[in-house]
Amino acid sequence: YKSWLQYDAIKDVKKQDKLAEWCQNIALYDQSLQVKSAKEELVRGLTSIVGIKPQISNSVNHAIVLSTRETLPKEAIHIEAQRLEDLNDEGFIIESDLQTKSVYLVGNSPTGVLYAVFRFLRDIQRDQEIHSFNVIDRPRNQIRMMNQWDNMDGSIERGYAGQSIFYKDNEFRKDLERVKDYARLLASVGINAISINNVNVFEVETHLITKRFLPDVAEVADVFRAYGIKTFLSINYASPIQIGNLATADPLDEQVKAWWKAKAQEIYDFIPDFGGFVVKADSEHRPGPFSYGRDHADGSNMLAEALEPFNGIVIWRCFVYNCLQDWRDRKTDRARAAYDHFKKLDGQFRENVVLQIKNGPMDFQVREPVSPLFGAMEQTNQVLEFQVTQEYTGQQKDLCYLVPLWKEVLDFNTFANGGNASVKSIIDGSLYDNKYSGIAAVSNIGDDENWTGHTLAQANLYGYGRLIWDPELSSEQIADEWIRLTFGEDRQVNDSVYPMLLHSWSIYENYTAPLGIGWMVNPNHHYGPNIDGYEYSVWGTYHFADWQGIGVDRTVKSGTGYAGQYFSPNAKMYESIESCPDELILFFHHVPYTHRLKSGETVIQHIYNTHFKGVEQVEELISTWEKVKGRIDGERYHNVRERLDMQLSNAKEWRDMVNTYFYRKSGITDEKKRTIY
Ligand code: GCW
Repeated sequence: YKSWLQYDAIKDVKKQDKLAEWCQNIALYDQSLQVKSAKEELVRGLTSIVGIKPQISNSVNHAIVLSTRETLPKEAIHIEAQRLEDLNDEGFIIESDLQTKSVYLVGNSPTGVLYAVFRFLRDIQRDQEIHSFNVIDRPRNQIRMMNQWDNMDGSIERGYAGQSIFYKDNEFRKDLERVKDYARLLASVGINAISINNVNVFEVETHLITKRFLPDVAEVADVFRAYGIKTFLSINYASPIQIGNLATADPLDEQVKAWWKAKAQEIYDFIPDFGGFVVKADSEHRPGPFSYGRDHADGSNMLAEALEPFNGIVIWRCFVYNCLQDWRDRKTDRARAAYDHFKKLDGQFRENVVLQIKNGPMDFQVREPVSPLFGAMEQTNQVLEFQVTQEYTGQQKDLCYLVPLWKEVLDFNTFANGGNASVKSIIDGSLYDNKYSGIAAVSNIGDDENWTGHTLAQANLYGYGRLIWDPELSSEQIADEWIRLTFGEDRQVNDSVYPMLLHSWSIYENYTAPLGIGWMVNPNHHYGPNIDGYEYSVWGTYHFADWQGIGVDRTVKSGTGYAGQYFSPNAKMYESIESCPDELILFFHHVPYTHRLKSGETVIQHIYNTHFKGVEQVEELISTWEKVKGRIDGERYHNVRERLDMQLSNAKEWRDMVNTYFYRKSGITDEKKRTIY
């Protein structure tokens, strides 16, 4: 339940004594809300880690000093607070002072102080000596957001860890303790924004922006505010009709505009620092401006205008595509859709509209190329959307540490703006200097005791926050941090969990859909193999496998033209079979099973090899996990063991279904003559 905020007691007596000497007091030089939370966390952490309860004092001697830059006491003249001037609002420094045996945690804002406390607690639990703190830190991304897909009946769309911690039986939960603990977890890794309801906004949730629920939303916002997190709501585009008694939701209709303006005023009366709206419009049967012959600039600008007087923003999702595709039609391509809809609107959005773009052009598959929209809209604010919840990556039954995947996305060079233009430089706002930018992700938590169903899936939530705070951190560093904070300083445990996490994505890829094709899952719930599941459904997300070959031709020359949406030289790289990377070959090309990959294997042999290997690797995961038995508590040990057993049966099912399917289609036998049913 405590996740990575275990705050285990330090075992080394000498280190503990020294910490006790330095941490006798907490000197508070700021009384704001977030600094109070910082103090509370510090007391909690020190009590548990060091085993002393620090006193609140006005002296800096033997104290942890909490202060913002402005409120710094004059005794602190030697603290190099001017270094903070180069940092953004949320930046902080941590400096030890040998003379007074104190440590200064100084933020540019109260939230900066809070972040400093979390950093301080993290560091003293690991190798940092108390007398030699010299830290300067700041988040690289501006918006660092969590999207909850929680419904008010308590269910969570694509949730794999129990029920909502926010809602039950179409009401807010009365007890917000769990929400507060969630806020602590999020703030500890630097998250500063949250939308608290599903982007699919159904009947009851449409009323979240009415008097019926706004007092509750305000209470939740109070909890998050104390941790530096802004609250947002997902809204129903058809609200003016559904709750406003208007005949239309047309964004250019004067009455509709007036209705949203009044609505914004009402919301801000309850929550003065409300973040704004998240909007899924004209997507998967949700209402939107298309119904009125308007485009998405019209649609979002109207809402933005209503929020503007209050500094609110509209986060408008680009997940807009035709979800009903005929199999005879080889030109319509879901991958193209976001770019086709939005690229042409560049320059038409108001200043407080931010487009939210999924990392890939499809939908959080285990392997997809990076969305070509990144970098393609110079004059438009963009945030990237990741999925921490493992909808297509094992649903928190199978292990899949996603940080390496996210890093590949962030490091990808789009070649926008004529050269070096990584995704991370676009979404941290540095490339085009947009007013708003950042990252959002769909949360993976629920009310399960361990938050995430699979205990090791906590590493994804932790990793998401850490990575978007600082995209230069490596997947390895993040894994190491998480393991030590979660399971304590035990080499053996670290040596086991570490490789498990780091290999898990490639293991998952091995036994599921091959070479970037994606989608071979059971329709609707999306767990487990079903090679033709979407091949014969109205949603039509095709792999086009027949007896000769497999893959989707997305070239400009003979296919859907999707490859041409990239900047050069990426467009060229994907266009040609020779230069297209193996792992995405079936995403971009339709090839015969005998096509030889750069690895030297044929496509069919690659399919067989990876599927046999994937299962063996899951068996190894189990034997590696067995090494931690007795070294961590039974509860967490059993939780993971149980999940690994489920993963093994899932992997075997995938292996057998995929191998048999392609053996029957192609008639080509496995070179190694293994069992294919
Ligand atoms: O990944 C798909 C999911 C839907 C989801 C949609 C979206 C919230 O299967 O459950 O709806 O994407 O991102 O809007």
